[in-house]
Amino acid sequence: MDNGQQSVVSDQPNAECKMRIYFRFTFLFLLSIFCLALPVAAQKDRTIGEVQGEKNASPFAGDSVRLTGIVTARLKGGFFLQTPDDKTDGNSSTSEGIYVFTKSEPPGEAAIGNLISVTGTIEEFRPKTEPLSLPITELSMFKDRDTIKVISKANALPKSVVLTVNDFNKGLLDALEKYEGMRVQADELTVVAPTGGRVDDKTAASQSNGVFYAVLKGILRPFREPGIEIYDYVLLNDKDRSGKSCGTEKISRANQC
Ligand SMILES: [Ca+2]
Ligand SMILES: [Ca+2]
Repeated sequence: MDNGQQSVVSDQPNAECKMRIYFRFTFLFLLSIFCLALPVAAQKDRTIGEVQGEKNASPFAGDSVRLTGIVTARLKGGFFLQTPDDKTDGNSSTSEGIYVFTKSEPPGEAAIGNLISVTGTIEEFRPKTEPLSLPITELSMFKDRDTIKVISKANALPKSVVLTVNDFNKGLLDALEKYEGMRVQADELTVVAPTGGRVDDKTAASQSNGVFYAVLKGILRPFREPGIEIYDYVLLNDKDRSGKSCGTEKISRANQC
């Protein structure tokens, strides 16, 4: 009896221990599933117009979201996404385009003309070498976390917005913010500065880097003339910048008004 009782007593802690281990394992297992699922569950569907907002910086900067749009162009480390024309928000102050940063070559799912949904984190990017530049609103994809889902292929691209003189008549530095990341068209430009690029000294062959400096036809001068530091304008506060941008000699010389 004694032996039997002892064996019963000694069995109870073992069973309890096993149950604890089982529950602990189950708890950790469920916790790991929850943690893995959390980033996905936290990615809320937003429209590109919502993310861009009416100002330079996105009201959702830092948020993980899912965006839907048509791929309009590809670069080495990302691609542009734009809302289909029949799905825009009807607000001309909010851009319907955005840059999706993939860091490396964009995946095949992001083919031009594909309607896709893509997850990522909204970031306001400003190159370190240009600390006073306007921030670029972008969706940043993280490897092994974010995904692209193809909804349909070979869609017509959203129509380009034709830029007009009216888009610049306020003399604002961020006058084109409302078109950030979108397809735009300029019917006629006047070149105002040489293109960037490089020259091979040995062969005298030159190659443009594809960056041109120009103003729309009808605009007399670019935002910045030679000798006018753009930082003089950038560092003005909003009050001095708005309304007075065409009122002071310095700024009037720096703008087209
Ligand atoms: Ca923006
Ligand atoms: Ca809009």
